Amino acid sequence: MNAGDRRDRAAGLLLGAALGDALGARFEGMSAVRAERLDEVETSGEELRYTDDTVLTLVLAEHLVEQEPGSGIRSQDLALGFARAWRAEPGRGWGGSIGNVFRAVLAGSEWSSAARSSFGGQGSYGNGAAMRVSPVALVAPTAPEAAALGQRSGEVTHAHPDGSHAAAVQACAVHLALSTTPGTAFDADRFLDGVASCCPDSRWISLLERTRATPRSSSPGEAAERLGNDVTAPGSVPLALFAFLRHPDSPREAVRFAIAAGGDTDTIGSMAGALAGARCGATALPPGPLRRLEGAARLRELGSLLASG
Ligand code: F2R
Ligand code: MG
Ligand code: MG
Repeated sequence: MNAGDRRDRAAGLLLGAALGDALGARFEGMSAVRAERLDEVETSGEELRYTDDTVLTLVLAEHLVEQEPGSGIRSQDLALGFARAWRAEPGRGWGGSIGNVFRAVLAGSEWSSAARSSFGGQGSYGNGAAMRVSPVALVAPTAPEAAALGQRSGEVTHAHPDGSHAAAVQACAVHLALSTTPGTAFDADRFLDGVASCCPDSRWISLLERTRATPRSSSPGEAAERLGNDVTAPGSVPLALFAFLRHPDSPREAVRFAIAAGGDTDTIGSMAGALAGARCGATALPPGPLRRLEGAARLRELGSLLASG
């Protein structure tokens, strides 16, 4: 892949994630979303504002830009970066309990004890670690290294294994999507084998097998019925993967599929958008909505910086 293509794919990854978030944000919590409603949002002249998913993706991307190549993550700094963004932008639709983790970090707690403090000490298995993880795929040399870095970035706030493992799975999947060649046949089984080989535990292997076994012709509603569409990590990452497997060559259709399924539409749309944007690049994103996307210039710039780092 030449440098221009790599920059386009990196921009596609970040912009696809933000676009999925901003388009899905209008429908978060609804049971299903009709195509006409999605058409309205795509074509209205309004700015497409992103939510917590993209706020935290930006924090992680900025953190990675500041790092020496190959030096990983500074967990306490990253936790503070997330917490300061939460404090600065309270109206971005945050998860129900994540504020307790951020409050503890801002009060001086070490990240690991802050993350363990929620849900009676078990930590969160919300999808917040997976929804923000996509930039790690741009700095990790291999898919297993992306999974390991994703896991570390996830543990900073999500101490429950289901929460942090989800970040490993999504990071690995985005890395693999980046290494596919757009315009050539997409081998879904090979892709899922690759994700499974990075998988941190048997629970996620079985979630991937359930994703593989879901008929590719399923409607958004049928896919949500089998795979879930809620704010938990196990109840949302599989549907985002499925939306990408269903429409690997169209970021627009992958995101629309994810949103049409209802539930946690911004987050599942964002994770599907990251995957399809990574494979297809920014040039394949729908131009109208992209022009109206909040923060698009900075996301594109961060993609370039991370792609060339
Ligand atoms: N939460 C939302 N949107 C609904 C609220 C919107 C808001 N009212 C508004 O309109 O402004 N969106 C965002 O939250 C999800 C990411 O969540 P995150 O960051 O993981 O947060 P949290 O609070 O840790 O987990 C989310 C929920 O998951 C359940 N949960 C997690 N761990 C649990 C555990 N150990 N035991 C039981 N339940 C657990 C809880 O219901 C948490 O509230 C994204 O959708 C993002 O867009
Ligand atoms: Mg959100
Ligand atoms: Mg959400």
